[in-house]
Amino acid sequence: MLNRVKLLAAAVSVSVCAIAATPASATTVFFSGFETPIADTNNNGWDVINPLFEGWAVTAGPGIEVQKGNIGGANPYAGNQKIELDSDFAPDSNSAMAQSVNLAAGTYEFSFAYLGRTGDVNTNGIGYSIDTGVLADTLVTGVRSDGWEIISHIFTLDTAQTITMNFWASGTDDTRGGYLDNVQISAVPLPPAVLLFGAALGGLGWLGRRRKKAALTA
Ligand SMILES: [Ca+2]
Ligand SMILES: [Ca+2]
Ligand SMILES: [Ca+2]
Repeated sequence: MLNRVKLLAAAVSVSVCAIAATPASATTVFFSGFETPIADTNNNGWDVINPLFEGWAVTAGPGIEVQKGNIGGANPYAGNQKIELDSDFAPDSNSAMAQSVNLAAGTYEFSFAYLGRTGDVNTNGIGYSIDTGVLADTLVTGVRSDGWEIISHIFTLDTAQTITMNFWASGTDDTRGGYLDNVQISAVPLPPAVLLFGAALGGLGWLGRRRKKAALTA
């Protein structure tokens, strides 16, 4: 029994050192901040782009509305540009976009910044999903006064896969909707040390239970 205790203690100590030496830092594998310069054909700080902007393909509606600075009354979450998918050219302004990324097997965090443009949650919605089978259709909505919020989902791929991110304007088709910025996918490494650490803790727990039982029966 003494040998087993020493062995477990050693394993825990090694694991703790490994975690301290190599923190599990996320690596960005995809990023779109919508900062690609626009032609600004409207000459007032915004444009509707179709069929492609920063790798995003327009899949429905008139296009991706890119806004500079505080057009629409709100600054971008980061940088100088944000986008709106309830685009322009009423009455069919709600638009959608998609982009595919090749990912290796692993665990990832998908995130983006969202802000509702108006005071009406029924017109500010943005739907999103990740094909195929990674993330079902999900809706985010809010109002301007909520401020920018970061939406985040963790997912794991058992094998390498091409995934497709989809975003679409949801709600009243009225040229005003939700803002998007900083769409990102980060690899979340699970270092072997964490697994070893977990196994060691599990082993100690098992040992503790064994000891308790032994004491009770003694
Ligand atoms: Ca931006
Ligand atoms: Ca718009
Ligand atoms: Ca709308």
